[in-house]
Amino acid sequence: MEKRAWWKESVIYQIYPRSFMDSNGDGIGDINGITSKLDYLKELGIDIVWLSPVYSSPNNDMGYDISDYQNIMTEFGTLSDWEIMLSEMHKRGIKLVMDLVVNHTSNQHPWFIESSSSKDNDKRDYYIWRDGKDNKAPNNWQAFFTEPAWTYDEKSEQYYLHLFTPEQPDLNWSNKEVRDNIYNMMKWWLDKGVDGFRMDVINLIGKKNGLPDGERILDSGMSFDIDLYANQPSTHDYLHEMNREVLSKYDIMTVGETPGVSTEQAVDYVAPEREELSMLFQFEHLDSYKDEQSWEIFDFDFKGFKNVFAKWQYALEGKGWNSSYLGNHDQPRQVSVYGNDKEYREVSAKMLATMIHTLKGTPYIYQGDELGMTNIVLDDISESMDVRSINFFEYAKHLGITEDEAMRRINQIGRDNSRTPMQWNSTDNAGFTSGKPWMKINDNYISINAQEQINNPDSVFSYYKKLIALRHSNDTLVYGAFKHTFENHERVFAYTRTLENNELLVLINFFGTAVNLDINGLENKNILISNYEDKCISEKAITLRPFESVVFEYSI
Ligand code: TEU
Ligand code: CA
Repeated sequence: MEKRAWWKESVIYQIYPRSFMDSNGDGIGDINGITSKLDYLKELGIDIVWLSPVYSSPNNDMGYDISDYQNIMTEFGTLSDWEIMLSEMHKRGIKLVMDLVVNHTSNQHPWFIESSSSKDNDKRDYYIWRDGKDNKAPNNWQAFFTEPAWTYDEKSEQYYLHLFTPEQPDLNWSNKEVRDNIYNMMKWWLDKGVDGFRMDVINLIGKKNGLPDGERILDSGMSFDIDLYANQPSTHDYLHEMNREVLSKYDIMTVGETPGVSTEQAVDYVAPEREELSMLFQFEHLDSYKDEQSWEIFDFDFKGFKNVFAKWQYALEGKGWNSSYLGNHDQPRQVSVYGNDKEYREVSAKMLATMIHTLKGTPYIYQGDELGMTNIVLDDISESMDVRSINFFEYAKHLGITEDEAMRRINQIGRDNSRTPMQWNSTDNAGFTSGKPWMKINDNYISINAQEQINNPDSVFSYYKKLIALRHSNDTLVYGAFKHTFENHERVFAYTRTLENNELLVLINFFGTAVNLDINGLENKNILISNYEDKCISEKAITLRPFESVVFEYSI
């Protein structure tokens, strides 16, 4: 068996602090709100919290634009609130992973304020400044949120690079002083007792030498060619250095957010002998129904989707660790995308949870998914709180996309869907706040809420609880090798996990109609977990009902 590690055996829960729990009635979730809900997380049984950014920020990109890495955002509370939260987590045996956003800072960060003050400021080189070319940007790169990746600074008469919004200038990682500052900041948090970092777009920190033009040109005339700044050799040098100087000195875990990474590139980040990261988030399976950059939405390519998972399982086997996830604060609600958020909401939410917890890799639960929370409908763009959606709405006009069509796409795949406040109970504002919530709450909270589910043994919440408990008691679920079966089936995702003489067989019907699978000898096998109470098994076949998932366990 491969080497054990606590972060391989854990289940991680992501908190989006602005929408988790408001403790003081200003309508914004906060640190004390999180502390007040730790018993809920303990009841669920998770091991680790990944906390999205809580640092000082002007909130242009909701905390992913940081103006002070060593302070807490005023709306969220104080450093001493944070210290109480951490110690209350540790008392309950819950670990804390903080978000580390160091590809860029906010343009309100003192480093950028100094850097942009003049060409000869001694922090000028903390960011990436260049002269324009023929009165245009230094190159044709387009940023992630449909804007040019360069903004001209009138005062100091040069352009600076930003792969996200103009308010998020990219740090210059080739500057050793920048790296040392970041390493010291990381040690400061680690010495306070944090248990790891989720590293935002960490595969983008090194840019291609010479910052050349991209060749694949978009309708906008710019180039979104991720290979110009993703997975550069320098990025690996920096991560290895960070590991040597910081990470290796603590018993912690790290997960790198790495958009656009291939399986081969992934191994370079997570192979233990390379001494970089513990695991990563890859994005390939999320492309099975949408194009991230153009906001186009396709019919769900189920076979493509399951084959991506299988490919990743095989590619990392014995080489490095992965994560297992569908939802986060950047994705629409998983039950609305891959399940059915109407008549089969509960059973399909359980089915998706089954997949996440039975694949190899550390499972991640995004807040509210354990209740089967769904997408929301925004009636107007003014209801969107996300800069990415707001930018797309504007940009769509230039592409000849109607406002109705732009709203349709925003409602289907926009990030607001996952950022609506947690639905705690059926009282006003879902029990999230006693004031006016910072963003629209999904009105289905009357029926979909935590209070209604906690003591109901058939709820989505209770099913997650069982899966998490299994993950703790069953080594095969954690360490067993994956093997894909029924690869060409149009509606079923099926696989085995094998550890020594113990084997699990996972059968998942991803659709709302029943399907027969020819398999012999299932009737006497032990069922580890299923989202239906009974089974339709004959000597030679099993019928999987709408969104049915079942896990068998047996000796081989
Ligand atoms: O996201 C990086 C990323 O890849 C996103 O651009 C993603 O493609 C997009 O959100 C669409 O789903 C990280 C954070 O998770 C995100 O919230 C930040 O906005 C972004 O970095 C910049 O820090
Ligand atoms: Ca508050």
